[in-house]
Amino acid sequence: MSRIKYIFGIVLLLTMLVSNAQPLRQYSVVSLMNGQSQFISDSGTVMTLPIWGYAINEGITTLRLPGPTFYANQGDSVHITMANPSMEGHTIHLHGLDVDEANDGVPHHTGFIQQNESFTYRFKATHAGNYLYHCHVTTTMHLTLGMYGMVIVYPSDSSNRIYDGGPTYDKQYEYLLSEMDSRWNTDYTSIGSFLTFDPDLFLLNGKNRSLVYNDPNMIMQGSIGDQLLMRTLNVGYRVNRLIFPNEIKAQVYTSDGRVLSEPFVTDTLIVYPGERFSILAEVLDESPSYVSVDYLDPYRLKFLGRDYIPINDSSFTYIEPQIEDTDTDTIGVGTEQVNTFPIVIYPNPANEELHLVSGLYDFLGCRISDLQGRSVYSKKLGERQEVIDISDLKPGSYFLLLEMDNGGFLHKKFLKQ
Ligand SMILES: [Cu+2]
Repeated sequence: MSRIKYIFGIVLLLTMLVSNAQPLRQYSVVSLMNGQSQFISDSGTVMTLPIWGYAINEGITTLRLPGPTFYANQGDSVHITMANPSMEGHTIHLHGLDVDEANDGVPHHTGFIQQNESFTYRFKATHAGNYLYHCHVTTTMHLTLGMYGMVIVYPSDSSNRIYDGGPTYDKQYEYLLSEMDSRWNTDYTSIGSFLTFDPDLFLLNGKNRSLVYNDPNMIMQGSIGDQLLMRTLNVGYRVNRLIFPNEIKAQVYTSDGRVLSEPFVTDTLIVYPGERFSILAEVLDESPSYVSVDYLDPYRLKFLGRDYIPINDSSFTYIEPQIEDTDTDTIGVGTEQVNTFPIVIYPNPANEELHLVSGLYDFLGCRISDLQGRSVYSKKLGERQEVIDISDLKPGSYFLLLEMDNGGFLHKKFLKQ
């Protein structure tokens, strides 16, 4: 009798253990090399380009850019089965997630998923946040042709918090930033090394320009006081610069799937390749506005192109940036850079005058441009303390470019009231 009780107890214990097991998220995808996607050219015409990528495996598959987003709650086990009916080997590399080597999708460690093979990648979602995945076979080629997507991990209870115990949001938006070199997608024989990648399409969730603005999921919408979560992920090979408008207060809470010890408010944010941020945007003013998304080259951060995330504006149309190459040939913008140079610029917002104080180098000159890059003011300087008369400027946001006598440049955004 006691033996039966003992066995019963073991069975009960096992049942409890199984029922308490962490939930399992299962996804099934195929890797494909025969997709097509539409883009807007510089001249405004629609062009269709071949793409490679991933699609949910459901019999009839339509390949879209980017690949499907994989969602999980913190603590979930995630299984992603990839079948490969295509001609070449592919993998899924889970960028930023804590996976073991067997599930890392790096071909020379864990092998290729060859034609007609399949493999199940397994990992545990240990931290709420934003992650990437991409093919890691001949990466420059396979990734830029379209083989990438997002992994979004919600808090344990799947609540509308940025992370367990973190601040809540009213709505969330996902913005995956990438680029495409249309010549590469059109003619695979033109594909060269990483250094020859010369993108001409600058993408938000695989789209650009009017294709972004026509997608209601891409337009941020909120009333005064609403907290809009922007998940911003850079899966491209270029550096992104987000310029937030004065209609929102942008506060950065997580970086690369980890909670920042000190969230910070900023008017601009640089996002390097592979980086991901969670930004809480509080709506301060319901007027139509937009976040500018710049694409900069990774070597000297020169301006390559721009697209926009409209805010409370369902009829947004593309604004041609007037920025010349040299205009943003400088390291970053915003408050971070001011901290590394001991330079103080005040007041901001300003009415009549901007005061510039440098602790280390003389100012050589300054130039003020509007957010479209049009130069509106310039002046030669020569001291460590300068005053600029801005009384003639119209109210709005401007960039101040400062040239220093150590050869450095500094960009700072300010508001004229
Ligand atoms: Cu691939």
